[in-house]
Order: sequence, then structure tokens, then C-alpha cells
Amino acid sequence: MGKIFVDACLGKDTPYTPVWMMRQAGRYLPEYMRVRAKAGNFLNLCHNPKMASEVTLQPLDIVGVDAAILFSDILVVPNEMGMELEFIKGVGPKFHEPIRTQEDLDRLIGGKEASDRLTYVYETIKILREELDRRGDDKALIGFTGAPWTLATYMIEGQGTKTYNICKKMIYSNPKLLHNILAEVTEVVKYYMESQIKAGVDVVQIFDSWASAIEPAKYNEFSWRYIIEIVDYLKSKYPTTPIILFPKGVPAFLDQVYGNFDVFGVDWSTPMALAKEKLGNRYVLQGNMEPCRLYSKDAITECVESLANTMRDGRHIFNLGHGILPDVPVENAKHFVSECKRASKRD
Ligand code: 1CP
Repeated sequence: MGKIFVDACLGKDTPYTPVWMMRQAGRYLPEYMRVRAKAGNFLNLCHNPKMASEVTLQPLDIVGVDAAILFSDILVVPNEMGMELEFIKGVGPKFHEPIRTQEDLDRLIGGKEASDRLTYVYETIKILREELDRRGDDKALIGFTGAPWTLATYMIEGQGTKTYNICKKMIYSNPKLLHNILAEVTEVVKYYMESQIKAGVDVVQIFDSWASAIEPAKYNEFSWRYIIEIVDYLKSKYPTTPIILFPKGVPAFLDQVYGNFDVFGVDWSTPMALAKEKLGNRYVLQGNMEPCRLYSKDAITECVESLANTMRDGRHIFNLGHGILPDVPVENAKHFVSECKRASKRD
């Protein structure tokens, strides 16, 4: 059974260009809100494989996307490295004891031991694998992680940030400590991704959501090369599993992109034609509708047609250029998916 999404990741011809949406299982779906209410809170939902697998499948059934993305969060990794995590209403994720010194780092659980604690994630994937195989359709399952840099921003700052001043201060005043933190997270993520593949995901995506916080001259040193270390590890053991990288907001880095991965996720601020010119011959491109276009059906159609035209030679996966927002009408999300399929249908 060929999966259209997996084929597209590998640059093979497909009957149309497959589509999924970043953050597609989430608060814009009333069905998600019902399961979340039953779970009590967001982390309980991540920790409950039965409920997490249920919400993972919702966008396949409701919106018609071609791939499901495992329902979890990037922050379960530092959480299982021993950092207590809380999601506070109106604030977002919070680590009460951030990592600011080598002693803080030394107290964390590392490597395989930390990744082995993420059993609820692997359990969710196993349920999903079984269910998708039972259905026998061609929908794929995406596993994911945060990039070491993006995870480190939360671990060091303790929460989301607008300025990144604490972790950026470390770039310039204590790079050795930052490299030690990044190396430790990289070790855990390697095993974590490997375990997700073993549990049954078809494809993995690495989110570097806060890539743009680093100046281009430092981006490779503090982020990309750690991502590529993970890619090299996975490709040496699982050469046929496609890898998608999504570094958000780094158009100045496009000329320096390297690595043995398959799909480059283009964020909404980078013109797809520019990404195609720089990377289209080496990587399949994913993206990149500005997520706020989801508020208008006309704005959706205009963008999808333009993307389909730019990418008419293929080597493309439709997606948003970042996550869907909670107040988007479900009907518009469905319109996006059906327009992608219509506009890219091959004769
Ligand atoms: O229900 C709720 O109120 C919690 C909201 C929520 C959800 C639905 C959070 C908290 N995480 C998630 C799920 C999630 N997170 C998924 C699976 C759902 C899907 O995609 O269908 C994924 C892939 C993520 C990944 C994630 N978490 C990223 C990378 C992707 C991106 O959007 O850039 C990041 C940066 C996070 C951190 C995080 N978790 C939650 C929030 C609100 C945030 C962002 C906080 C901030 O802005 O700093």
C-alpha cells in the first residue's frame, strides 16, 4: 500500500499534492475540546494514549487531511528529562526551575534513560499504527520533536519569550554551557525519534519554531548542526523513513541549508518561489499558506492556486506556514484541504 503522503515526502509522483496542517488537532475543533475537557487538562491528554490517539485521528475524519500528526507536545522531552512542567491558562507552558548553570544541567536525566520515560508517546503511536492499518486507507502518521535549540529556549527561559534574552545572552557570554545543554538534548531527541519510528510512525518532523531568534551567522552553530546530527543518526539506521525539517523564519539561511533530510518546511514569511529556487532541486518543499488566510475562503483559494501554480512540477506538500489558530471556522479548514486537492489534481 503506497501512502500518498510518504511518496510525496520521497519526491515520487502522486495523483495530487497531499495536505496536512500544523497544529491540526486542536482547539478549533469542538470534538477536540470535548476530549480535552474529559482529560481535565492538556498534559493529562498527552499522557493518556487512548485519548491522545482519538484526537490525533480527528482531523483525518473531520477535515480530510492526508496525514495525522501524533498528538503530544514538544515539551514532554524536557519534562521527562526531569523538569517539572505546567501549562498555565493564559500564560502557556512553564518550567518552574529553568536551566541556567552547569549544575542545573547535571541534575537532568539524559540520553536513552530520558527517552525511555516517554512510554505514553510510544503507546499512543502503537494504538494509532494499529488503527490506521486496520482502516487500510493511505493516511500516514507523522511523529515529531522540537529541535534542540527550540527546546533549549523553554528550558533556559522557563517559558515562552518575546526577547529570548536569557538564552541569547548565553550564545555570546557562555556558549560552552549552551553547547552542553544542546548536546544533552540532542542525545535524548535521537533516541526519542528512534523510538517513535520503532513504535510505528511513517515520517518524522523536527520543529525549530524559534529558529528566527538566532542571527543567521550563528544559526548553524547553535541549531542547524544539532538538527543534522539527529538526521544523520536516524538516516544511518532508518534510511527509508522520511524526515521533515521546519526551521521557522530563517530566509537568510536558505543559501546555507545542508543535510541528508527529505522535506524542507517553508514558513509563511518566505516566498515559496524563493524556497523553490534555492532548495527545490534538493528537497521536497512543504507549506506555506499564511495561517490567517484560513479566516477567508477567498483568501484560501487565492493562495492555494498560487502555490499549486508555483509548485506545478510537484515535489510539494501543502501545509500552513505555521500553526492553525483556535478561532478558525472548521468549515474553512475543510475548504483549504479540498482546494489543495482540487488545484493540484493531475490529469
Ligand atoms: O489545549 C490546549 O489548550 C493546549 C494547546 C496546545 C496544543 C493543542 C499546546 C500547548 N500544545 C498542543 C499540541 C501540539 N504542540 C502538537 C500536536 C497537535 C497538532 O499539531 O495537531 C504539536 C505538533 C505541538 C508542537 C509545539 N508545541 C511546538 C512546535 C510547533 C509550533 O507551533 O511552532 C511548540 C513551539 C510548542 C510549545 C507549546 N505548547 C503549547 C503551546 C501553547 C506552545 C507554544 C507556547 C509559546 O508560544 O511559547
